[in-house]
Amino acid sequence: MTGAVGTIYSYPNNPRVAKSLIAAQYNNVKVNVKTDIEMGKFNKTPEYLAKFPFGKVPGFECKEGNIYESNAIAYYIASLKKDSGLLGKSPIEAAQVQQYVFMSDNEIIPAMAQWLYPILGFMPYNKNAVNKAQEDVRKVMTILNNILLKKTYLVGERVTLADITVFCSLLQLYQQVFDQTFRSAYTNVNRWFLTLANKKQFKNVLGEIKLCEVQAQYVPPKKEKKEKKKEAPKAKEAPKPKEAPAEEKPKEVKKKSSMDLLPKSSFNLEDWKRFYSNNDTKPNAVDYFWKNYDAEGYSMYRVDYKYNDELTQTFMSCNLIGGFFQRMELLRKYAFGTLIVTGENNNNQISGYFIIRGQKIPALLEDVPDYPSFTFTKVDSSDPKVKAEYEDYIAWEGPTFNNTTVVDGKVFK
Ligand SMILES: N[C@@H](CCC(=O)N[C@@H](CS)C(=O)NCC(=O)O)C(=O)O
Repeated sequence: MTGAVGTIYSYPNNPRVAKSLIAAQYNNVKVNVKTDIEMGKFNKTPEYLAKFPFGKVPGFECKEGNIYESNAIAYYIASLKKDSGLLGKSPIEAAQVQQYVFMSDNEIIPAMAQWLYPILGFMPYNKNAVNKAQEDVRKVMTILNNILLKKTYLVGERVTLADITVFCSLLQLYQQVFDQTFRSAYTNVNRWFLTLANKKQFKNVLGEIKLCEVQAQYVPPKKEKKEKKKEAPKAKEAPKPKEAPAEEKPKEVKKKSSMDLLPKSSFNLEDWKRFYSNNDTKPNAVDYFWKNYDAEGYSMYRVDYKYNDELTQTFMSCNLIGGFFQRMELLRKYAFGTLIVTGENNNNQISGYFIIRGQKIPALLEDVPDYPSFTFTKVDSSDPKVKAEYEDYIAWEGPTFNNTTVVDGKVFK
């Protein structure tokens, strides 16, 4: 392999980018991927918009020009080696490859998004829309299952961009919601999917793919649920609400917390959150924190996710944090903290620090459905070791992370 043929801009682990990277593996070309971008900022700069006017990722830049739309980028990469066969070996095959590429975008992606995005916290939940999306996904799977009864690959006798595209479009469904029961109806598609997943060109890009064991479920934010306290299951086996709300109509739950009855604290949480957001964490915010923190009015916790060994893609771990924080909404007046994803795909951990009003875990937190998936260990904020670790965690950098990579994280503020 010589120099890179160009650069793709995207957030990390984007299945839309994987299409190009797998094609690049087949064609033995190198593609640079720039993922250390801040979504919403980087892709809205005048420089980015000049190249990719819709301001979306992925965007691909090479000597010859710029390309947006992930399928167009993958097409370009697939076409870089004439005899690779990725684009089909005859006009009819070439058209059939395109057929599957368009089919993916029209039949799979919208239904996938409607099913998964509410779970991942990207989109509001609407029961009817999700039911329809699930039906649509089943329809596609049935059609593919019939096609793959007699064929190893979708077009011709070898892997083409059709397989790569359909595979990447189904990937998150296989990881998040196609549990064993769901999969059992589609054995031909499963065989095809696993055949591809085990090819080195796919593995080099996606690593070991872990199929869904427990179907991810949408968990409504606390404020949408009835106040009645239920036994909280762990997140991944999260409540399958018998009667999920038909549509997003959050009911304001006015819950008086025991934290409201505590003696007034000298530490103003809102001021701290504002200061933290507007200043460099080290040394400014850290100095401010220790000058103002009230260890009697607040308690500090080291937080660890209990099922780190089950985490796969780092972006999903980050989404898991996002979902947890969303469901912690009622705590916002009383808590501050950060959870960070460290490591890499298929070997990552979630950990962090929180400060919470009062000296014990409040019922409002215990009520959060995924709270039992985390360990909150109360720590002594005057211990120098704890102090140093807390500072690194809220700065997302420092000696605490010397032996690992901070991939991403979220701040609860
Ligand atoms: N059809 C496009 C979809 C691209 C797309 O929707 N990208 C999203 C992220 S997955 C995006 O950049 N959204 C940012 C925005 O719309 O501002 C493709 O396949 O490339």
